Amino acid sequence: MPNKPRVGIALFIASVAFLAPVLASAYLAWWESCATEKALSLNNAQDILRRSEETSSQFKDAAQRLTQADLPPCSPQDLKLMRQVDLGSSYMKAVGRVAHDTLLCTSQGVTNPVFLGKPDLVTEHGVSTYFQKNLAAQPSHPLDVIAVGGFAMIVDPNLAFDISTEGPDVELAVFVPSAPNHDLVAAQGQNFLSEWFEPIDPGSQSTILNNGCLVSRVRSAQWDLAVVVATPQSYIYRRVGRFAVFFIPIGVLCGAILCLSVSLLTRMHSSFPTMLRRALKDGSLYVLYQPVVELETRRVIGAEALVRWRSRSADMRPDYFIPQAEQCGMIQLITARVLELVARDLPRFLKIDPEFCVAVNFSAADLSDNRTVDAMEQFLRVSGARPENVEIEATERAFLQSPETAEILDALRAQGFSVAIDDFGTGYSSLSCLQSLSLDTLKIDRTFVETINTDGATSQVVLHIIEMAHSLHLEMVAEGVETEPQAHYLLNHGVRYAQGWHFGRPMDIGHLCEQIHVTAAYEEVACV
Ligand code: G
Ligand code: G
Ligand code: MN
Repeated sequence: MPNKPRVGIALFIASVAFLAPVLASAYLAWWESCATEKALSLNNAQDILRRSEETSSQFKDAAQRLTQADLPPCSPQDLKLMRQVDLGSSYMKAVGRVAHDTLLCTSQGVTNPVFLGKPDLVTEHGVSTYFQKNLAAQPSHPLDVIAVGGFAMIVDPNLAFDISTEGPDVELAVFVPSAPNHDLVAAQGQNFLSEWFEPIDPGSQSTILNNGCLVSRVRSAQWDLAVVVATPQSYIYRRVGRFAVFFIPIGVLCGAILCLSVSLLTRMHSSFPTMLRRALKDGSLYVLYQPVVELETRRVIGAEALVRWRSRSADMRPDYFIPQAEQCGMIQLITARVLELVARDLPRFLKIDPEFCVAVNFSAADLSDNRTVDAMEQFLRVSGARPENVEIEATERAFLQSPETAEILDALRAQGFSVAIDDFGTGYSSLSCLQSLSLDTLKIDRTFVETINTDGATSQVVLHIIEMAHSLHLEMVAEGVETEPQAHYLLNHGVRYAQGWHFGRPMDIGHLCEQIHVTAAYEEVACV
C-alpha cells in the first residue's frame, strides 16, 4: 500500500483509539449522573407519598374511632375523644366535625362554627378539601381541611414536603389521580406541566426527562394519591461536572495508552517498508560473519555473512525481518546492502588469506532477477575479489521459485561463483533440487547435525545426506556444530567444512580477522 493512505489510516485508528475511551468516560459520567439524580428524585417522591399515605391512614383510623363511639357531635365527651385521637396522630394538626361546609368544632377546642366556603376539591370517593383556611391563632399559617362523612382533618400541607431536597428549584406536588383535572392536594413550586400528572398505574413509579426536567412520579397502591417530583435538568449537568473530574482523566489515560499501543503496533507492522527504507538509509543494517572452518586443520577458510538490524530499542531478529522483506518485495534491497558491506570488508580478509570465501544468502527474488548477474559483476569490480572468494547460498525454496532461476544460476556459475544449497533436508523437495540444478556445495542443516551420536529416529539421516553429497561430488559444510564429538564424527565421515558455535558465533569483522590470524598461525605451528 502507498505510504500516504497508510499514514492516514494509522492516524485515523490512533485518533479513534484515543477518542473512544474519552467519549466513553464522558458518556459514563453522564449516565452515572442521570442514574444518581433519578434515584434521588424517586426517593423524594416515595418519601412524600409515604407521608401522605400515613396522613390518610391516620385520618381513616380517627374517623373509625369517632364513628364507633357514636357520641353527640361537639359534645364534651366527643371533644374529649377527638383530643385523644389527635394526640395519637402525628401528621394531623387537629380533627373536627363538619356539616354543610362549616367546621363545627375541633380537637383544639374551637367551638364556634367556622364557615369554610365551597370545597376546592371533591373526589369521587366523597372527600372534600378546603385549601388554605385561617383557623386558629396563627393566621399567617393557613391549613387545609379535608372532610369526609361529617369528620374533618386539619393538616399542614407543607408537612408532606418536609424533606431535604437537592435545591430550592425542585418542585413537589401531591395530587388526586382519579380527579378529572388531577387536582393538586398540596404543591411546592409553580411551573408544573399538565402532562406530568397523567396518571400511572396504582402502586407503580416512573421517571422521565421532559421539558428540561427530570420528572419522577409515584402512585399509591391503596390510596387515591400520587406524587410528582420535578428536578431541573441543570442539576444533572452539575453532577456530570463532578463525575467528569473523576472519569475523564481515567478516559484520557486509557486513550493515551491505547493510542500509544496502536501507534507502536502500526509502526511495527504496517509501516515495515518505511522502517526498512529508513534502516537502509541510516546504516542500521550491518553484517556479522560466522566462521567456516576446515575440519581437519581447524583453519578458518571462510565465513557466512549474516545480516543484522540494529533498531533503536533492541536488535530485530532476521527470522522476523527477512520474511517480512520477502513478503513486501524489498528483500533485494537487503541483499544489495549485504553485498555492498561484504564488498567493503572482503579486501581485509583477502589481505590475510587470498583464498578466503564469504557465503552470502540469496533469496528467491534475487535468483529470479537477471540484474543479479550484473550486480555480481559490479561486486567483483568494487571489491577487487575473484569469484572464488564468494559463495551464493540459497534455500531450496529460493531455487524452485521461477523458471528463470536455473538460467540465472548457470550464469552465476559461469561467472565463477560457487552455489550452495542452504538448510539442506528441511524442505519438501531437496532431492529434486539436487537433480535439476547445478550446485557446488550442500550445507547440512543443523537439525541433522544435532542428532549425531544420539539414538533419535533421524540420527542416521545425516549419513545418507553425506553419502548422497559424495556421490554427486558436492562439497559439504555442516551447520550448527556445537560439540567436539560432532566435529569428529563429521570429519570421520568425510565432511570437510563446518560452522557452528563450537568454532565461533556470528562476529564482527575485527574478531573474524583475529580468528583467521590465530588459526593460520596454529596451522603453521602444526605443520612444522
Ligand atoms: O544467524 P541468523 O539468526 O541471522 O539467521 C537467521 C536466518 O536469516 C537464517 O536462515 C539466515 O539464512 C537468514 N539470513 C541471514 N542473513 C541473510 C541475508 O543477508 N539474506 C537473506 N536472504 N537471509 C539471511
Ligand atoms: O542461513 P542459516 O539458516 O544457516 O542461518 C544460520 C542460523 O543458525 C543463524 O540463526 C545462526 O545464528 C544459527 N546458528 C549458527 N551456528 C549455530 C549453532 O551452533 N547452534 C545453533 N543452535 N544455532 C546456530
Ligand atoms: Mn545461510
